[in-house]
Amino acid sequence: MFRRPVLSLCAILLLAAPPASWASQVLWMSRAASAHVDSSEVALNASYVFALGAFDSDFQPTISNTSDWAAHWHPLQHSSFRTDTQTFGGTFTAPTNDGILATTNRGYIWGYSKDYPDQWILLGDPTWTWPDTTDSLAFPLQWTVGSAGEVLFGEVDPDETNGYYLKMGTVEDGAPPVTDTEAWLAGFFSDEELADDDISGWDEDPDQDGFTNLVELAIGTHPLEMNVRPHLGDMRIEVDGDHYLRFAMDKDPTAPVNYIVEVSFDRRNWNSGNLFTETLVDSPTQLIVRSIYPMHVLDQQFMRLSVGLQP
Ligand SMILES: [Ca+2]
Ligand SMILES: [Ca+2]
Repeated sequence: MFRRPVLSLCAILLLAAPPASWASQVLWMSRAASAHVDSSEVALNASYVFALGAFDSDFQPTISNTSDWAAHWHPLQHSSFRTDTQTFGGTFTAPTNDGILATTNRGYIWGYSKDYPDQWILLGDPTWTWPDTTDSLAFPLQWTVGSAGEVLFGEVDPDETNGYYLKMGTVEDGAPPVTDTEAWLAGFFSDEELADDDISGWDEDPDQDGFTNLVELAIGTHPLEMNVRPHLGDMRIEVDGDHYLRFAMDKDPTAPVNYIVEVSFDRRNWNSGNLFTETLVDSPTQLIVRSIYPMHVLDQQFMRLSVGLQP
């Protein structure tokens, strides 16, 4: 008898004062269970990635300047295309209104594939401007594929008249965004530090957080600020009644690196390849690998990530 009014009051308070972070959110998504196809009308595979991001405020993307898009693009969140649910999307919380996140600057969704670099879609809308992070009473913004008033590249057909909802376009001139390594280094290090290989070399760890500069590039962290170990999820997996070590990580789909997960039984000799590991997921944004040796077979096992710059 007493509890019901109290619960109601809580609900009202929650609506009246949403947390500030909630108010700065952008929920961006496609429509689930709808056909997403490439320009040949073949269903998209897991190599496709969709990014929420912004262009430099003085740059307007058009179909005639596609070759310049990548240089002016700032990705903020990535989502692999999920082939099981036929959708993509995420929840982005704007931390600030500085720079590209100014309330006057627009956000976009750019879809592409490193495997098929000429397949693009770019979606936007004049109303897709970044949320004011000081307005704690605002509701999260919803930027859906269906509400994109401007499809600058590719096609969207809510009625699926031709059997597809979203169709990639074929770009003639331009490449999908890949981080320029020189620009990445220059974005963090001073000229003096850049000239000193003991600080800005790829194998160095100037912030002493255990991640070399190359790994910081690969996992999208700051090379001069201590980063905590990324969340690796459940490090065990059960297969047919046996337990195995499992390594799961988020990849940065714009980083020009190769990721290899290695396993060791003594921390001196490290091994990779299908004699030692099985890759469970390898999408543009996620890598999950397990050891093929059950944990009870050997006293100890270790896994680590090895990163190499792409040639
Ligand atoms: Ca480091
Ligand atoms: Ca760091």
